[in-house]
Amino acid sequence: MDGVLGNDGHLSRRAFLGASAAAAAGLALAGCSPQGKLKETDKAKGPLFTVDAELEAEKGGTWVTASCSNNCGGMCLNKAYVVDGVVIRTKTDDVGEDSEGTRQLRACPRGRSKRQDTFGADRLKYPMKRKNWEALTGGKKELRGKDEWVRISWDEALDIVAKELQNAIDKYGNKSILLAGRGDGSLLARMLNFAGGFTRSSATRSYGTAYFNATTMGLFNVGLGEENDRMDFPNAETIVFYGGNPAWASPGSYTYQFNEAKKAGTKFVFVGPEYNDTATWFDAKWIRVRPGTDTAFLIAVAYEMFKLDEANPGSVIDWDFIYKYTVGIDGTSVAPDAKVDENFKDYAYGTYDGEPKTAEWASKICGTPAEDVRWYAELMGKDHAVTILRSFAPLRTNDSDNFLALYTGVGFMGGHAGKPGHATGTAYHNCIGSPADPIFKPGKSGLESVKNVFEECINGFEMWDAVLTGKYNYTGEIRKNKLTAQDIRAIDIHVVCHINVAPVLTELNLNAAIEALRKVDFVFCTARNFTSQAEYSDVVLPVTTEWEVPGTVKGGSLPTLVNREAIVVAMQVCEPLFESKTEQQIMEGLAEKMGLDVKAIFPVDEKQQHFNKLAGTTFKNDKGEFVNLVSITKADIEEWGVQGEAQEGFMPLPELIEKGLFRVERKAGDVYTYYGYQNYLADPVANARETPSGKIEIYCQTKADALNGAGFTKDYDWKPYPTYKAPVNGYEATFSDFASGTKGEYPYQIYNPHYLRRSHTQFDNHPWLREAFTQPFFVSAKDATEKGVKDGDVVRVWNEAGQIIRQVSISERMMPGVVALPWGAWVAIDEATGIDKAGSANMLTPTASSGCGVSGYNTNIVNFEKYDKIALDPDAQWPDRVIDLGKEA
Ligand SMILES: Nc1nc2c(c(=O)[nH]1)N[C@H]1C(S)=C(S)[C@@H](COP(=O)(O)OP(=O)(O)OC[C@H]3O[C@@H](n4cnc5c(=O)[nH]c(N)nc54)[C@H](O)[C@@H]3O)O[C@H]1N2
Ligand SMILES: Nc1nc2c(c(=O)[nH]1)N[C@H]1C(S)=C(S)[C@@H](COP(=O)(O)OP(=O)(O)OC[C@H]3O[C@@H](n4cnc5c(=O)[nH]c(N)nc54)[C@H](O)[C@@H]3O)O[C@H]1N2
Ligand code: SF4
Ligand SMILES: [Mo]
Repeated sequence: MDGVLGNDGHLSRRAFLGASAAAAAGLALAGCSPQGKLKETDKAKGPLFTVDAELEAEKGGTWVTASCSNNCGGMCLNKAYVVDGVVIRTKTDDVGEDSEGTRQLRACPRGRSKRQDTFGADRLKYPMKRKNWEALTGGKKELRGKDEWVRISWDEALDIVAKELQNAIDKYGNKSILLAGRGDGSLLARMLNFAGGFTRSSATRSYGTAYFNATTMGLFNVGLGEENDRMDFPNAETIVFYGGNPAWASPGSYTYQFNEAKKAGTKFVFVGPEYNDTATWFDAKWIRVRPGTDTAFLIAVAYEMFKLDEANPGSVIDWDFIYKYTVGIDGTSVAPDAKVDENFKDYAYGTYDGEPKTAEWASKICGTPAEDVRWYAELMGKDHAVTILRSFAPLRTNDSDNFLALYTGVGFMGGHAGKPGHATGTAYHNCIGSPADPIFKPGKSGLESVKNVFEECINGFEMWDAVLTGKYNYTGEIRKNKLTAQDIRAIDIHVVCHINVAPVLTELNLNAAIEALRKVDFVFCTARNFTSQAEYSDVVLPVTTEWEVPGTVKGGSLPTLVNREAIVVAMQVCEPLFESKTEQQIMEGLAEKMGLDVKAIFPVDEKQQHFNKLAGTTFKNDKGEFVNLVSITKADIEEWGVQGEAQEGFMPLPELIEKGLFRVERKAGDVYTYYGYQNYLADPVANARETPSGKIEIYCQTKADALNGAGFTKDYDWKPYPTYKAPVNGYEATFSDFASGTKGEYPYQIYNPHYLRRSHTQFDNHPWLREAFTQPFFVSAKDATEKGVKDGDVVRVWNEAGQIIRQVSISERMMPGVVALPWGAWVAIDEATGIDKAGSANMLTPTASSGCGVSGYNTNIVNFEKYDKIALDPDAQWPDRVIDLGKEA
């Protein structure tokens, strides 16, 4: 038996690897995809459990819908076959027919290896503390990340955490407690709000510069939700994937819907720095654009569209559409609050700076051949049915604050919105079109949200610097699309908590993170396995996985925003293993230790919360009315052991639990049909946008004033109309002298794909996935030849922030000058050199931000060289991160 769990025909490691290779094969081109590296290793892994029942799997087991709840954006149906409390096999969606109208929600390789979250050999068993930790001072703080561990009781663990929190509150005030990353939605945050508050950090990550700029210019929430419903995709002559790689990053069944368009004859275009697996699968035309240079590309596209239209007026640009729905593309429509008598078209023509923004001008920056810029300008013309869909990768770049105005502006110039085949929107992992128009509305848990005590909020990009320097720039909470003027505030952090997020790895500047964590008095986290945040903590509290809690409801649209057309109901799969406790149990224990009123903080238990969500879920039926999803009887309530009322609904609760999912059946023209911006386009006065002009503001004074006031930008004046700003650490920064073409210290641009092996940092510990998907450093064939490196060679990659080593994967599909490192690997520092052997992406991301203060992960610069001073075994041969607790365990 060589897998952790599998044998005799169940999903074993061998079968799993075969399946992942086959699944990926349709998308792979030799020499680029990591799956090309699949091979068997000899590593013998001892099983954690010997499951006799596994040999007689058909006996006595039950299928239970098992949550696959990670921040991957997928919402696949996973079922676990449970025998004697142990999961011995899993399967995916086999409920109903798989058709265009009723798409199955099939799991990806991560979902299929999910057993290892709960039953993996590296599962944390007991609360533990760092050996050289000392109360109130932290003891040898420099040993955080390399100390040994000691098993402790829950009583001792909760006692330590409660005392440390109380000590910080008494001595330095509540603001000295930092919930790093996006921890402010957690139950710890809830508890701390009852204890006087804490300092938050703003999670300025996924949506990049759309966080602020989308609603400011009049787009829907972070720029999501304005595309046409998926049933319309086959009506497009051309679908443009602008950035984005759904085949890797929009998991589960998402890519399927584009297949329907492909079958119907739709052509595809991909715009970005690498001809990725999605582009390959859809045989897309590749418009190559260097990371972070989209603004230059799109300005030139607009310029060429103006020129084409000038030659043959009205042939390319839909001027009626532009004037009716937007302001500021040219001088004809002016925003009421405009302070500058300038406009975008004149800027593009060079009226203000003498530089016409032609295809040739852009080409020098973005690397796109000039003829491709012109080709794209023609494609955008109003007579083509074009559906333009972007991800947020181009927005997770420094100084991309004008990207949305240009992307939307170019799409709208062609009138591409609100009609069959025409859209300018998003192809994002967690929506399948139109989250603006929900079909499901999940019920409330009964645990009403608690307002944060303090407004204090540190922007994620400078969170670790704030801990180190004691100051930060408070600009409101960007997540809520506000951006207030620069306000440098003092902050004195003494305790760092990591809850439900992985900020050590997630936020910029990992070396700063480690330094900050070695500075403060106390660090703790909850964890299922020995994550990087556990590694750098003083106390680690073992928490249950999603399989050991009463259940989860996933689906619906905003704010849950996962899949518009279905809802998945997962139930408890097994009892909590070892000494793990649920998050609520842990926080209740802490609250008690801190002398708080536990019942006031947590008035509803977890099972009741699960029930409440289900009972309250409504959905739009085929008549367009919102009705209860489930009917509930008195007997159901008794069986669940919860409080509630019987109710009438669409389907019996036991049936939903048994199936694990409900999805609406789709047909062209049904009540769920939606076109981006449909209400606004139908009546722009009644449905005015939330901007001073009531329209979508390509000229946006509010935006310019806020960007100039926030203080994140040096030496640049943001105009109200979109201009090109060379981004911090962007392409221009790879030169010591751009004008003469002299390359500088860091001549390569690097970006971070969201990767098949992981959902962010989650799953990086799973042995099957480590074997199926290596963690390579992608380099173009041209650059590899110049550097004299071969496929599989180890290279050192470095910049001012840090250094990593990794095996090279040579690709014919990367733009020369651009390299890529998949993000989310768990840091593994070689203490002698400071080199990270795991290839953790934020080792190479110095503290920097966009104009609105969000992290620009995809604009950074590096150098690399062949390296053989440290041996680097393939990841699949690295030992599991099992903590040796000596005889105490
Ligand atoms: N397997 C897996 N899936 C995931 C996740 C995961 O970690 N793993 N994470 C989920 C989450 S929270 C998110 S936010 C999404 C992210 O989803 P995406 O934003 O779509 O993912 P990325 O891999 O960052 O980028 C996709 C593509 O954008 C292109 N690109 C990169 N930089 C630029 C640029 O500056 N300009 C242009 N034009 N193109 C660029 C690259 O070619 C890359 O292949 O993925 C989600 N899905
Ligand atoms: N360099 C670089 N950095 C990036 C990105 C990039 O492209 N490049 N992408 C950014 C993006 S788009 C995003 S969304 C962020 C994601 O950043 P994070 O949200 O910090 O990443 P995750 O790995 O999803 O972290 C979730 C952690 O919480 C744990 N967890 C999840 N659910 C629960 C629960 O119910 N209870 C408990 N106790 N723990 C739980 C998981 O095990 C995991 O350790 O990262 C950002 N960081
Ligand atoms: S795509 Fe996400 S939800 Fe679906 S199986 Fe994979 S990890 Fe799970
Ligand atoms: Mo994200």
